Amino acid sequence: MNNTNKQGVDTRRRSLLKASATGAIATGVTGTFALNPMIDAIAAELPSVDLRTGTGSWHPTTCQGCTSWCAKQVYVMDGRAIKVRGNHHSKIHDTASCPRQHLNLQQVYDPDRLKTPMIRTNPNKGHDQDPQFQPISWDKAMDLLADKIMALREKNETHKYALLRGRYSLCNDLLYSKMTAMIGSPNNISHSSICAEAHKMGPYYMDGNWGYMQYDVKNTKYILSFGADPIASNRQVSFYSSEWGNTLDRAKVVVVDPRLSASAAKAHKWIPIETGTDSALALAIAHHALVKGLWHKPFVGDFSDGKNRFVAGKEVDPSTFTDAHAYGLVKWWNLALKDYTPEWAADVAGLNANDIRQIAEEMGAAAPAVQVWTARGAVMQTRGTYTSMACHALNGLFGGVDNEGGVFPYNKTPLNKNFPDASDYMDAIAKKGKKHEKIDQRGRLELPAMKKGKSGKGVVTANVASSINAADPYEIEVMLAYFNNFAFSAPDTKQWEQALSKVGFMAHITTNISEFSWFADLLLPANHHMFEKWGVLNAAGNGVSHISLQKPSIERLYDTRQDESEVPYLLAQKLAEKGFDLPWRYINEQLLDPETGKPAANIDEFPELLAKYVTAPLWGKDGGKYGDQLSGWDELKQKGVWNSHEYKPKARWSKFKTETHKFEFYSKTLEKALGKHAKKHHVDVNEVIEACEYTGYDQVAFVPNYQAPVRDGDAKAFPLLLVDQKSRLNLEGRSANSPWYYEFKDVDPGDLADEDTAKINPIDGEKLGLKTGDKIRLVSTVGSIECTVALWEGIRPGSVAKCYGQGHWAYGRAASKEFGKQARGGNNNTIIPNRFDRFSGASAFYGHIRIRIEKV
Ligand SMILES: Nc1nc2c(c(=O)[nH]1)N[C@H]1C(S)=C(S)[C@@H](COP(=O)(O)OP(=O)(O)OC[C@H]3O[C@@H](n4cnc5c(=O)[nH]c(N)nc54)[C@H](O)[C@@H]3O)O[C@H]1N2
Ligand SMILES: Nc1nc2c(c(=O)[nH]1)N[C@H]1C(S)=C(S)[C@@H](COP(=O)(O)OP(=O)(O)OC[C@H]3O[C@@H](n4cnc5c(=O)[nH]c(N)nc54)[C@H](O)[C@@H]3O)O[C@H]1N2
Ligand code: SF4
Ligand SMILES: [Mo]
Repeated sequence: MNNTNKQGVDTRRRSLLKASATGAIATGVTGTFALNPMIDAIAAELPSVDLRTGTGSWHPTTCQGCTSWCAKQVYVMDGRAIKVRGNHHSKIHDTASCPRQHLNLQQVYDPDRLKTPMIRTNPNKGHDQDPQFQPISWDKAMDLLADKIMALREKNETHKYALLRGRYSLCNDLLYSKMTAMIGSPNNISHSSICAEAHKMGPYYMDGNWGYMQYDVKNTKYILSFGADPIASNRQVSFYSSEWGNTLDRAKVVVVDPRLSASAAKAHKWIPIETGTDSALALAIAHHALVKGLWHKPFVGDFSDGKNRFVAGKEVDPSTFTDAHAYGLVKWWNLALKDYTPEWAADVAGLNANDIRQIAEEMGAAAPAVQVWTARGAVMQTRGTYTSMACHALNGLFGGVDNEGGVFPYNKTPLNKNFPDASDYMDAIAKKGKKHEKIDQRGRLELPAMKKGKSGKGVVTANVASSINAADPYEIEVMLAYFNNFAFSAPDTKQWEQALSKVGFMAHITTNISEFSWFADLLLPANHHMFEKWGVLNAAGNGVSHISLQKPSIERLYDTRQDESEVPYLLAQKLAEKGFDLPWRYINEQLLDPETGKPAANIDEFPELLAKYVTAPLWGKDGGKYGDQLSGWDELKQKGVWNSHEYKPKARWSKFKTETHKFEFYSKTLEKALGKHAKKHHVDVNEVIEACEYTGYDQVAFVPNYQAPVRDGDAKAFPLLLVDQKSRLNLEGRSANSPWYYEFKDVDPGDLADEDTAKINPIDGEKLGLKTGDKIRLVSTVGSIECTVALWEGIRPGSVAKCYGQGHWAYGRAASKEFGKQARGGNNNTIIPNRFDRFSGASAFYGHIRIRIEKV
């Protein structure tokens, strides 16, 4: 794509328009350049560099188009971003990049961006209520927000304030936690549980890693992917897609996915599983590997006499087995695994038993250089905790955990992610307010949300809407939200529209008016994260972690502000003016420049100060202990990236942060966590399991076991299953107003350009009398959407695959047919019923969605 010329022309035109707007010229320009003083005035407006040869400069920053958080460089000429590429200082991805990076240019220069703060003038809220936003100044906007917060303080009801966070950088602690605490609310709510929280359940409860993983693709011999599509989605797409060709040469790649993903299309084998049944496959692979004696003995352990006693359906005497770095293999076998034969799984998951046996045998032969990827698709489901455990168990069984060619956790990166303690800046009102139950009901009997083993430590984002609708535990009167669009991105959009209509006063910090903004009282225009904001991000892949900066590189286009730094700064100032000065004092007494020990002199200095504060341990004298030794902040600013040392394989073996310090096939860690949750509610563990809609009781609850997916709706009325997917061009929910998104939509296998496509198997097409291009309606138990059908062999019969991302009705002129009125395409979340994997608090986006197709 040649942006330079295209954008160069635009730049020239913009300058001319600017000149004409000032009244310097009224008519067109002709040849007499040097002689005409007016023309000279225009020339002064022209860029000072030659746009054709390109004499601008590259500036480091970070893309947050997806959770890869690639380090970037932006080419800037005359204050305008022209081109984006990977930052060669990153040891993860070097200059490599995914194609989505370019869409960021269309985002920052989106003509539909929110350009000034706005206030709602229509007091009625609803999908069909035009908010009638009117421009106001930042001063007035912040004054109004501060008034609403002060009113809560006067009533001693500060818990009715909530801060909602979507995408964020590691500079978020002030706005997200500290301000919320000082205001006096327990309600800082992150989007994590609509993102990928269930993924973390297997790794945490089996090897103590609450986090994502990196995959040592350069040394692997076998990749088994449950839904992950790393050349299109997942994390570190830039790195993995640049390496994938070599990976396919050196390793066997098997992709398990109900649809033929981009990665499945390139893989050696595609397993088109029925959605919701991945754990059956994973468990049967484990079963067969044990029967055949193929587990990795140096990691797992072995029978003391070396004789394999695993026979299908038969219990084994645990005393005959000696553990190595893993714990509880025999318990797992006796409690559950012994019955999960390949034939059983083939039946449950709609597969071929020979395929299952073959995978197990090949993995055994490739062990320990094997890696199992687990994507949202497999685990963001009702009962997804157990799928996450079943899939991750294979990493342990074949010795891939922390091993060359296997999977690693992220490397250590010392950062000041948590800002200084703010408890001295919380007065009696704040302390009392913060003690209330959180609005998402986390920690209740039926919502354990057990992040890192602690009941109620995780978030239940999607439950915020239900709680507000039920006014249980209370109502939300003042809401501040940023970089999120839950009225579009969370399941069952209708319940969000209803809930947001009930919030007394809501302010949204956003680059664009979105579906969430539609319900706002106040719109606060945000800087674009990649070109106009200071931030800090982390990523891992290729054996290293990097920390990279977001740094403003272009002239700020409109009257916008940075969400995580300038907005709380302005708010604290306003609250101080109104007599509540604790947040303002906190900012000036605690958030100090690590070099000078001084606070920011003004708002302009503040955003950089925060980034400097967060990264201080990296560029300080001890940074070299963990990775690159930098000479100081200026070097980090100039490079934009710090890299950790390489991961040392086996670093955690027998030092796992689990109860036994081993890799737990029988999770003592989960046993303890569930036990504590049960005790808190004065019930036994089986009552917790019952309340949380799982089906494995007693000790079975602590081992990977098969639990059939809950399905929503009657199979006769809704005979098909929805398979949601990300588009290769999705920048999460934010690509929708970029024309390139539609133009190149057919990069998604099976999709049609300029359409929102539901893909069905030709067998189903024939049954339903549908052909490619027909307009259809997808109907579920909670809603319906309209889109276009495409017949495609890449989806298993009985399922419908459709990209998430379209169906915006309020995101700009390209995103909707008519802004505020009519959507372009259909939003999958309108037909996804609100359900949870309750142990993690994660929302279910897969496995439970029964639908039918109607012709339009
Ligand atoms: N059906 C379905 N639903 C999904 C997913 C899926 O695959 N399928 N994916 C899920 C996942 S993994 C996630 S993480 C969530 C994400 O969901 P959210 O956290 O809600 O994020 P987005 O939908 O990307 O919306 C971000 C919003 O922030 C605003 N914005 C855009 N750019 C900027 C910026 O630079 N700065 C600021 N301050 N604001 C900006 C815009 O209003 C935009 O709508 O969605 C989830 N929802
Ligand atoms: N292109 C692109 N990449 C992204 C993002 C983006 O918006 N666009 N967002 C980023 C974010 S926020 C996140 S959290 C990560 C998430 O990355 P992943 O965790 O990899 O998740 P998704 O891509 O959402 O996973 C959906 C996949 O699961 C498949 N699937 C659906 N149902 C099932 C099932 O029952 N079993 C199996 N095995 N597969 C199933 C779908 O076909 C699809 O391929 O991606 C990041 N990368
Ligand atoms: S969209 Fe994701 S993979 Fe692509 S450049 Fe941005 S962060 Fe990296
Ligand atoms: Mo996500």
